[in-house]
Amino acid sequence: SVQHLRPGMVLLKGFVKPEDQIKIVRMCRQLGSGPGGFYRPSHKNGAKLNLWMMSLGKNWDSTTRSYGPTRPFDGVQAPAILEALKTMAQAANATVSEFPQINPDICIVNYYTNSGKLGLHQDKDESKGSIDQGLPFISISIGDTAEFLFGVTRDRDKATKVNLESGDVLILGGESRLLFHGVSHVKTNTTPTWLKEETGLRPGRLNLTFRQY
Ligand code: MD3
Ligand code: FE
Repeated sequence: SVQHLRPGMVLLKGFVKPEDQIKIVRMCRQLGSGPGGFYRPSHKNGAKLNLWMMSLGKNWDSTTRSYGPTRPFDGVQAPAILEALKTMAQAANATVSEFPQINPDICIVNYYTNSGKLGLHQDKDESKGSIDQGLPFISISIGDTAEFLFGVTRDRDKATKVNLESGDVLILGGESRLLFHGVSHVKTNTTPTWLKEETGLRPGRLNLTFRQY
């Protein structure tokens, strides 16, 4: 189904077909274990984020909150965004006629263990042009269900909650582009059985966010 959660925010429930979910797990496992793969990012103050991350296309540096070709902590260049992944994101993008089509040059892959979370934040490290035009982000969720929070301020008590399940795609653009958002927790043992059986995916959740700088 297609749910319009607020202006500029569209949730495509179960958009990613099982065979594509399986492909995503395999691609992320391959990329994630090679050079440029998953690591625990840190804030400028040294505190580690509660998730594992890898950047494709361009690297997002969590300490300076900026994009660049390589990761400062090990000098490795961000791996390219696989065409198969880009195609899936663009297929989701194309189903929502109110949004412009993006040509993603960044894909940030987050991996949350069952204790993973992400505090309420805004994403405003992309180019001024991209933000001013409200170019959409496309976010694909795989594995365990997340409780996702969003709101117009950083106040958690005023935030709206929505579950993001394996195969769901969230598209954010226009008026929702600068919303505060985060993941309050990941729900244990909610990965579909077939996905676990096909891939051996361990407990936790993958999220891929496609962006245009
Ligand atoms: C709402 N990731 O990578 S994806 C992130 O589930 C991030 O891993 C979360 O927030 C995750 O920055 C949420 C959905 C998402 C992505 C970007 C947004 C929601 C957004 C930008 C603006 C508003
Ligand atoms: Fe974000």
